[in-house]
Amino acid sequence: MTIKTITLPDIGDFDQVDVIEVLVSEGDTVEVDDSLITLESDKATMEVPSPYAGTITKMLVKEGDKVKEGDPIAEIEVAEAGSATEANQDDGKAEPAAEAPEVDAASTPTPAAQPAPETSSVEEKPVNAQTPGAKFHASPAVRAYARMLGVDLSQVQGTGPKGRILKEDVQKYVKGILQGATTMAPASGAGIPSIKLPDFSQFGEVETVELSRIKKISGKHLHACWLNVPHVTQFDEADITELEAFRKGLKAQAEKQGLKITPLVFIMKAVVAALKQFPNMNASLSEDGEHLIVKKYYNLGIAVDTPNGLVVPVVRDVDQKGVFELSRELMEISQKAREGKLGPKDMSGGTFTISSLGGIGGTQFTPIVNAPEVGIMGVSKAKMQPVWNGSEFEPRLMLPFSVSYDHRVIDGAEGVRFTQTIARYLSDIRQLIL
Ligand code: CAO
Repeated sequence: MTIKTITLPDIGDFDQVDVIEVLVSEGDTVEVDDSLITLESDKATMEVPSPYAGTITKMLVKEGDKVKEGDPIAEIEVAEAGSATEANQDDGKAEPAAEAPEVDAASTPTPAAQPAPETSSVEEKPVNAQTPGAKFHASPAVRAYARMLGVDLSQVQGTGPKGRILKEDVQKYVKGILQGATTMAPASGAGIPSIKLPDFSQFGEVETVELSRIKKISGKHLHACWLNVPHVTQFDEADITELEAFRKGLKAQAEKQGLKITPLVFIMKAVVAALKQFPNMNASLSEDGEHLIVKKYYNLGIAVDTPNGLVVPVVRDVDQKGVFELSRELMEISQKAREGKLGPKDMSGGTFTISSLGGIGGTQFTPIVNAPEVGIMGVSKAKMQPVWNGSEFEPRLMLPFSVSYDHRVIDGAEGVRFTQTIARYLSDIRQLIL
């Protein structure tokens, strides 16, 4: 048994890079190429793989640290020094894979500028950072093979130990494409023409301001949702005149409990009642696109505007909670969100999202589906309007809202039935208790 110190390989043209995630803990057993930490520079996110197989005895970095090439990351107990499970730590030059999307429309999905050597033995294991968000494990030889064929490894099912992708898996994937069973997913950004920036300063004074960390992360997710989900947005409106009178009647009682009841909690209850009637909206499409995973729990993501950007904490089991309890939770999570104190658990497990801009204004908007969810509701500001009741115009408080949905799962008729159902519940909330 030998203790080895793993140091940070060459990570390209970066000096001090943030450690944003530590993926292993002391005592964990890792294989060669298992990811140890995730780094994020202003241009890229990359995972740093282990050059050795063994047991982590000490982590030498933590989230929030800044590191540079050569810095020690961890200590690992390996079976034998220089054994076949050791990768060459010096050869590798990590590829910052999440460069700002500078995509040449004519470029192919295969980075042809980096031909992969066709070799096979221990020395062919340069320590390369993995592509951003990549959850797959594959040896550099397999990665090189995939690159040569233009295969996006994130689409390939690994059959090796711990789901590791083998050369055979890549071959099977390509065979599937040739036989028409699978379609090749384009590499990130392929086919999307880039937008070239002019030198703005030639037209007047400019200032370049770095995006917040939340914006950088949510931006990537929103872009992926926008590209992957064929969206349809259905607009609708609900008459909330009576709901508003009821809400105002509850105000004093709520205030005594330190609560502020807004229309949002009633909207949450109406949405969950509608989701129960339209289970396809409370589902996710399977990765092969052939099954629907229908959830029997009702957790609503609520988009919250914070000084640093948009976050979406999740309120769980909305069907089992009353409006006072929901109000309390909403106040707590939005405060936590604005103080930047939400953890990953607070933001996971959602089944449908509501984005409410009703406190600010607007007449309608088209929210982006928060994949892998299927639908999202956008709420705008309620307004008094003259509504024809058959014999005269009546002043009614009308709430405009929209629902964007994944058209692979929901068709138009189902989409509008869903919004009509929400409108019906909001117009007559007594129906919620039926
Ligand atoms: N119509 C009319 N008035 C509304 C309304 C609506 N649809 N929704 C809320 N209001 C009123 C509330 O009743 C409250 O008024 P009173 O104090 O007189 O009762 C006021 O507007 C402010 O409400 P609020 O915004 O503080 O509270 P909320 O429960 O409606 O929303 C939260 C909470 C966290 C969702 C909200 O503060 C927020 O962050 N919204 C932004 C979400 C967002 O950014 N979405 C976009 C995502 S895509 O970039």
